[in-house]
Amino acid sequence: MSQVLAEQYHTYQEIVNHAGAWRDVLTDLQAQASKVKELSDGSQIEEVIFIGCGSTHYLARTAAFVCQSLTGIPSIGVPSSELVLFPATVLAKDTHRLLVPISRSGTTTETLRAIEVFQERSRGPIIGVTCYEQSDMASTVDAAIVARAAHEQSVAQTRSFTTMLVGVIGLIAQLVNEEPGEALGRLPEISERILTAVSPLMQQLGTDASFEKFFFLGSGPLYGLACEAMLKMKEMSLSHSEAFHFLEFRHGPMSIVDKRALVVGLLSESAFLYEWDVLTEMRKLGACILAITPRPLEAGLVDWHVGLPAGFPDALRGPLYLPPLQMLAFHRALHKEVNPDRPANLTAVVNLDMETMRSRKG
Ligand code: F1P
Repeated sequence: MSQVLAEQYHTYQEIVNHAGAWRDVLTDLQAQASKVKELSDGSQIEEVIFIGCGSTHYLARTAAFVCQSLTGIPSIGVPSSELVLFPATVLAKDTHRLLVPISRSGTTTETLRAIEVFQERSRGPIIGVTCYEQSDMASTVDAAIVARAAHEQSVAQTRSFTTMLVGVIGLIAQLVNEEPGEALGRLPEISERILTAVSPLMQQLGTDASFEKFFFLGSGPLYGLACEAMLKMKEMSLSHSEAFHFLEFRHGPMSIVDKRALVVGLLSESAFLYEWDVLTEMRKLGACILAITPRPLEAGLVDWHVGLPAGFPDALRGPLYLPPLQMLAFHRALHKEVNPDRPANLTAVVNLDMETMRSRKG
């Protein structure tokens, strides 16, 4: 595959040019800090609910784990549609909550309706995360973290996802007056360096015709990111792609592991040994293993390895896992001669009829 051909795609450019967008959203976070403090200090927040759709649902799951880890506040991440269709389940009791709707476009109907349901049935501030400051969502919420520099032409979310993830992590830190700015501020340069170093490997694996199925494994804050990597592979390349918690993979799904499988492990620091055991077992079943890990690995223990820097807590390291896996999906798409910029059956935003959504009772 020629590099020239790859560079012609919006998706390629959007994957590669992500670091500047990360720096930009960190600047926006600083500008919003006093507003966030006013909203979160105003009264004791007893629960945080993150919502989104598709990629931003997986971002919401990741954010909830990070939030509860960093703040100790009970946090959940659910699809926007769950809050619309089963509000009593999501809003389990009357309490003072923070709602964080996440939407690249800021116009997804389910997310806009979920915000209305929250306003009708619960109480507390709403802080949105989006790429579009002039969107319906941004004009509805109490404050918005805006990833202005992460706009994309492509349908599949790449830099928008990772930039909103950096923004959400920074927002969470602000809830507890933490200042992870130094650590988060180091991520853009580190991520650029990693992506440049591993892009040839991602092209090699993406164009390897022996792989017919892809499994992405992640636990804790990395499960939502494993789901997003799965979705990228599915959306961009129309490939068989699944995501599981590491240890869940043994409970049935590993039955279809064989030499046609590439198993990608997003390893954490805190559960590394348990996760490592699963990858070792899958290799014995014939799968090829790509390990993305915050620890150095001896050669020969896995087929391929992407090393991430130590010195970051699991909760802050998440954005670094995705650009390489987005590039893997991109090259798989070119290998299969499908257009990664325009995935089959998809549009950049799912717009439904809001009046129907408001009027329909179950
Ligand atoms: C949500 C979303 C994307 C998906 C596709 C359709 O959009 O489901 O996650 O990849 O592009 O829209 P948004 O609410 O984040 O704008």
